[in-house]
Amino acid sequence: MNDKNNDKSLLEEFQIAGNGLLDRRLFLKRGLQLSAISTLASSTALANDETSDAISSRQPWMNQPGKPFSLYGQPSAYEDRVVRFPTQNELVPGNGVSWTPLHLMEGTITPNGLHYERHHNGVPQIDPKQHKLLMHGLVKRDLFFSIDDLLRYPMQSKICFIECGGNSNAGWNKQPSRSEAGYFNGMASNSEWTGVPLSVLLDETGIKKQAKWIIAEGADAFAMQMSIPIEKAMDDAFLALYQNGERIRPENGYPLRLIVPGYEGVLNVKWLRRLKLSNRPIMARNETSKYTELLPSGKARQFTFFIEAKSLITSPSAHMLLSKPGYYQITGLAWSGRGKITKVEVSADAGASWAEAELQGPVLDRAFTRFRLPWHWNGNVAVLKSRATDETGYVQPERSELIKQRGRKGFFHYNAITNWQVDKDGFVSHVYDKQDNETPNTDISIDSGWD
Ligand SMILES: Nc1nc2c(c(=O)[nH]1)N[C@H]1C(S)=C(S)[C@@H](COP(=O)(O)O)O[C@H]1N2
Ligand SMILES: [Mo]
Repeated sequence: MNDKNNDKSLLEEFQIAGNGLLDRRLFLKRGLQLSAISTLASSTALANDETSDAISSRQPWMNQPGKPFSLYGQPSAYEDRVVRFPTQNELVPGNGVSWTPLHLMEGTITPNGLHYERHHNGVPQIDPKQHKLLMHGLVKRDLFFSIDDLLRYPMQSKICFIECGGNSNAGWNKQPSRSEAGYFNGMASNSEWTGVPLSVLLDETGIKKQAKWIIAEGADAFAMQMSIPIEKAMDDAFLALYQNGERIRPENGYPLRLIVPGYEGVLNVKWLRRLKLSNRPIMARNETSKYTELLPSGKARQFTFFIEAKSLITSPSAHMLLSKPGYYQITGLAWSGRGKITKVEVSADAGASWAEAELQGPVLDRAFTRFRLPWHWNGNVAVLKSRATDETGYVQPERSELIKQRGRKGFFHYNAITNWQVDKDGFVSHVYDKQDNETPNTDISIDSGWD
């Protein structure tokens, strides 16, 4: 059935922004009637006798018992493309990133095996029986905690994202990225973390008046150190032992990691072995030469801490192919280190007009929020954008605005709107706004860098 008139009236009734963006309430209003719309239906119509054939036919896997039980489940062998994308620094062993394939995923939770990884010197193989956390410095008494000790403390769970401050930094390049959405923006993942509030342990050590910072140190060969303001430590920081219900994976900090909700990735110190209370920050590599940026004023910004609101359309996105004009669902993720996402707007005409997307509930504080919006693609070139607003009222900037604020010398904290262009042939690629097109540099551009 191909009822073009029905299509046309649907568009007239529900289009709320340019180039075929439809009202997010379309499904609520029309419900199942939508199956009548030919361009929506990607299903196959059956002739009368085909139905009874379909009922009686048996695929091979219905003719014998399936495989037995397993100790630890694995994804279907047919999903073997849904894997992380590793990019490794060849000069430093174990220094690199593996990206979460956000464009191949749905919902909001990142399965543990797909959480992005950012290591400076590989994944230590820690025996939890030998691992201890030391708390010292400007405390009233130094304390040692074994993992078994910590497992007996009161715990809390929080679903929150972690995003590397270097995520999406290919957006600073003069040429658009050539990578899929995940290999450009997938240094961000979202898990339910469970562990002991840091404030509970600080109550136990006691805090001396002069203590203003906590220096966290990891037990990897890099012995990464980072400084966290004491207010954050007392507010909502916690020491995670579990990730999505199971003990943290070695790659993500087993057996103990610091979680500082909403703060950029590097502050979430993995393989945590030491917390030192101090009257000043430690001025480590990752808070001086890295994760800082030179601003147009000539001053460098340091201790950015918060991840500002950001969103990304995960489908349709780069390298995907829309097979024919008609109905599609635009979907993606939005997040903010400052609280809840309150609104995501989508444009299909390069920002000339915007429509509000449906937010999948529950919308959580400092967590990935899934958005969706129905779209009718008419077969012409379309530039898709998404723009997030958080509960502070902050609105995700266009790339040109971000460059105005930050200049061209920065490499971190890129949270501008991403454009995906759908060509006439349905192929999707990353583009910049026309006014943003700079003279392409002749340098070798880093397609998906980290620090
Ligand atoms: N000890 C230690 N902690 C670390 C790192 C590290 O290399 N060593 N990398 C940091 C960086 S830069 C980021 S972005 C996050 C990455 O966390 P993930 O690998 O669990 O995604 O961990 C942070 N914590
Ligand atoms: Mo990072």
